[in-house]
Amino acid sequence: MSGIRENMRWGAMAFAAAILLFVYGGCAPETDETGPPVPVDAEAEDEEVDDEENVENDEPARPGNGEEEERLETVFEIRGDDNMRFDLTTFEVEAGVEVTVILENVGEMPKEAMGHNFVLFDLGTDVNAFAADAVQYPDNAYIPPDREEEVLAATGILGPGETEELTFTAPETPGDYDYACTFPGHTAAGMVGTMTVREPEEDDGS
Ligand SMILES: [Cu+2]
Repeated sequence: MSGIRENMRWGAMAFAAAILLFVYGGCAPETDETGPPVPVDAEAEDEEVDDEENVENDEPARPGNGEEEERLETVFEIRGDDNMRFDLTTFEVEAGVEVTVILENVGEMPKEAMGHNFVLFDLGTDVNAFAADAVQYPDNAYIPPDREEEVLAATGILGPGETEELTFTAPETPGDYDYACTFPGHTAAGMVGTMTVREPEEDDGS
């Protein structure tokens, strides 16, 4: 009997070994299959790192763009709101270049109560005195006709939601040029700004 049991034991061991082989041989490939995702993830992380490296690589390229930024902007968006404020109160341009100011009234109040304009003054203009005079000239977009020589550029009076694009040539003389909204009360309320004109960049032959 023990011989038969011995055989059964061996048989059982062989069976167990077969199962082990099967499990090992069958599942191992699965383990390999689940294995690859790990390297894939690792690759994905590598790609992310690569992306970051690319971003970093892009950044060194930006100083090149920065050199181009030596040339000043020429287009400026300025918004006027119901609080009698310009959202841009300083900007800088190069002497003699063509400049575009896009004025937008982003308020909601009626034009008669809260209209806005953009008036750029020559150097030496008493802006507050100008605005005080301007009150009398609603039909001339709040610009006194006898003081128009003090105005370098001006939009009309804009109502809510209105936009006007104004293009003019920046003065040749460097300096700080005031601008203001001459709608009654707005200059005094602080709806003013300064356009700085700077010497043109010398071409270094680059
Ligand atoms: Cu205004």
